Amino acid sequence: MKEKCTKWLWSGAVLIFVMTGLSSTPLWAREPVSRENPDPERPEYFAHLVFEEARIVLPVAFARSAAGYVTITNQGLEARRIVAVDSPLARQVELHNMDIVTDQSDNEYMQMRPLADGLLLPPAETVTLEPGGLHIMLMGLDGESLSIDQVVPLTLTFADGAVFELFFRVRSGS
Ligand SMILES: [Cu+2]
Repeated sequence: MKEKCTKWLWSGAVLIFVMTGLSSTPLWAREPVSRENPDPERPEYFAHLVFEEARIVLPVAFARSAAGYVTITNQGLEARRIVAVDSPLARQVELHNMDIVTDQSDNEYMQMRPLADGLLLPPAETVTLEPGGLHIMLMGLDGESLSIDQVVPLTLTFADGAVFELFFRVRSGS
């Protein structure tokens, strides 16, 4: 009986070894994302929400504002709503959308507008913040300008009071 038990334990150990070998880094061995360990390529998870490609586009030198983008998938059964965003680097952060506006001369142009009711995340849907559409607007940036690969923490506040700190990587282009 003792021998059988030992054998069973060994096969269990081999199974675990094989399973961990399938992915190069087992999930539980990964460092959490932080300022010291930024990894925006990998999704972050919070309360059934998956955040991917959190990035801020490097503004032109001395610009006082910048735009942040992220893809958010709500894997939960209930809608969530982001009502506020804050960052220690910006005096003010707003959720914006782009609208096509027509002026009196019938010229069409893009205009950004704050989202009055925050950002709705319907259940089982992916909401993409991207250039030309929904974005996070960082305004009144501190004197020190952003630099490529810098990691910027943004605090997301949800309608139910939940708070989540999401790390954005500063990138060039879009
Ligand atoms: Cu904007």
